Amino acid sequence: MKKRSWAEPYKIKMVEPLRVTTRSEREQAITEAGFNTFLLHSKDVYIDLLTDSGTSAMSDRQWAGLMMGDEAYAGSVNFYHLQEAIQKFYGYQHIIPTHQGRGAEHILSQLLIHKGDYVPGNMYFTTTKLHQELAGGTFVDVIVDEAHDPDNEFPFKGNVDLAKLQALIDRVGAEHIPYLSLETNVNMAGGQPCSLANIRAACGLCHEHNIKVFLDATRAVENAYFIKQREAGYENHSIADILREICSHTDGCTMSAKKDCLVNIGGWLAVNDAELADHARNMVVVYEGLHTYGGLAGRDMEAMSLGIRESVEYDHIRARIGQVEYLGNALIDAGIPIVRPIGGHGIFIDAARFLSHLPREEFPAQALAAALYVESGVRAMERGTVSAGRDHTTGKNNFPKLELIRLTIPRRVYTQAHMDVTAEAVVGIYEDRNLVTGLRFTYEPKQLRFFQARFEPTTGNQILRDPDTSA
Ligand code: PM9
Repeated sequence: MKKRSWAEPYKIKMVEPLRVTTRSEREQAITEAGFNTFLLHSKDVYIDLLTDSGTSAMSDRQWAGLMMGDEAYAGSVNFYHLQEAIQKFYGYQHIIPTHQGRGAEHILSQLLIHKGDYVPGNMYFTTTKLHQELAGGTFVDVIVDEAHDPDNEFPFKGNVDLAKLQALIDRVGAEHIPYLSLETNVNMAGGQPCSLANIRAACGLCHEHNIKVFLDATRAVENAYFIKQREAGYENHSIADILREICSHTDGCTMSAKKDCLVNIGGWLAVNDAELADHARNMVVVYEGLHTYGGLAGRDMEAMSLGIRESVEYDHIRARIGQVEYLGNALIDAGIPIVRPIGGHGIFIDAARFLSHLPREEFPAQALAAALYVESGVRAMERGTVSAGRDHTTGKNNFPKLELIRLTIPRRVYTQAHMDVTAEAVVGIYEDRNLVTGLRFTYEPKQLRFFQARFEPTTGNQILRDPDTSA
C-alpha cells in the first residue's frame, strides 16, 4: 500500500507575526541575556522552542469558552465544569485548582512529607524535587538505568526500577516514604513513557507497603499515546481509556495544565482521599485562592475543561507527537546525537556529545542553547548541569548523566516548515561545533538557578564565531 501522510488536524484562523533578526542583533541579545535563553526577550526570538508549557494555541472552542467565564469569587460554574472534566477523564474524586503545577506540588509536599522522609521518583523534575526538599524530604531516583543512556532504544525509559524502589523501602523503611512521585512521559529523561505494566507493578509494590502513589500527570496523555503505540494489548484502546487506567492505579495527581490540557495557565491537585482533600483545601485558600478557583480566573478553568476534552482526541495527539517525530527524524538523518527513542514533547540533543570538546564544568548544554540562538533565532532550553543545581550538603555542582538541550514543541503552534528551519539550524552549528566556546557563571541564584543565572564565555567574547565574518 502507498504511504499515506497525516497533516495537522486544524486550519489556521489567526496569525501572530514572527520577527526575523540579524546575527549581530542576536549576538547582542544573548550577551545582554547573560547567555541564558530564559533571559531573552521573546520579541528577539524567531522560533520559540524553550518550552511546551503554557505555549499551546487554544482552539476556537476554547476561545469561545473564555467568553463564558463566570468570575464569581465563589462557586464559579467553570469550576464545576473543570471538576466534571477531570473526574471523567482522569477519574479522581476531589479536585483542587491551583495557579499552575508547582502550586499543587507545594501543597502536596507540605501535607505529606515530614523532615527526614525519602521521596522516590522516576527521575527528578526541577520544581517537584525542590518542593520535596523544602518540605524536609530527600528525593531518590528510582528510574530504570536505560533512562540515563541517550542511545538506549528501550521503549519505556520512564519506567520505575522496582528493585531500586524495593531497595529504598528495605533501607529506610516504608514509614519514611510518604509516597512515590510517579511522572508520566518523564520530562528530564527526554519525554519518555512508562508502560502500564510498570505503573501497575510500581503502584502495587507501594500499596503493599502502605505507601501512596502520586502521579505527575502533566504529560499523561502523551504517555497514553505511547502505550497505545508500543504496549501489547492496548493498540485498540482509546487514549481516554488508557489515561483513565493510568490514573486508576494511583492515589491522586499534581498537574501542570499548561502542557497536555492545552491552556496558557493553570494546574490542579487531585486526590481520592476525602480527608487529604480537606487539608489541601485548607492550604489552597492560604497560598493560591479560594478552593473553587485556586488562583485562576473562571475563564481559565473553562478553557482548561475544554482543553482536557480536546487533548484525548486521537487526531490531536497523533499529530502533536508526529510533529516532534518529524523534527527528531530530520536530526537523526543528519547524524545529530539526540535522545532516543524520540520523546513526546520535544527533541533532546545530547550536548555532551555534540560539543565533546567542552568539559562538563563549562556547561556544554547551556553553551549549545546560546549558540543555537545566535545561529538561527531558535530558542531552546538547557536540561543538564545548570538545571541540576548543586548538592545541598557538599555545595558542589550535580553532574546528571544527561547533558541535554531541549527543543520543545508547543502544541498546535508551529508548522512542519518551522521544524525544517530548526533542523537546518542545528545541522549548521554541528558543522562548526568546534567553534562553540564554554561558559562560566557571572551570577548564580540559590534556587532553580537555570531560570535566572548569567554567564560569560570562558574564552573570547563570542559563543560561536561566525566563520564567514570572524577574523
Ligand atoms: N515544566 C517545562 O518547561 C515549565 C517550567 S521549567 C522548570 O518543562 C513537570 C513534569 C513539568 C513542570 C513544568 C512542572 C511544573 C511539574 N512537572 O510550570 O509550575 O514539566 O506549571 O509545572 C516546564 P508549572
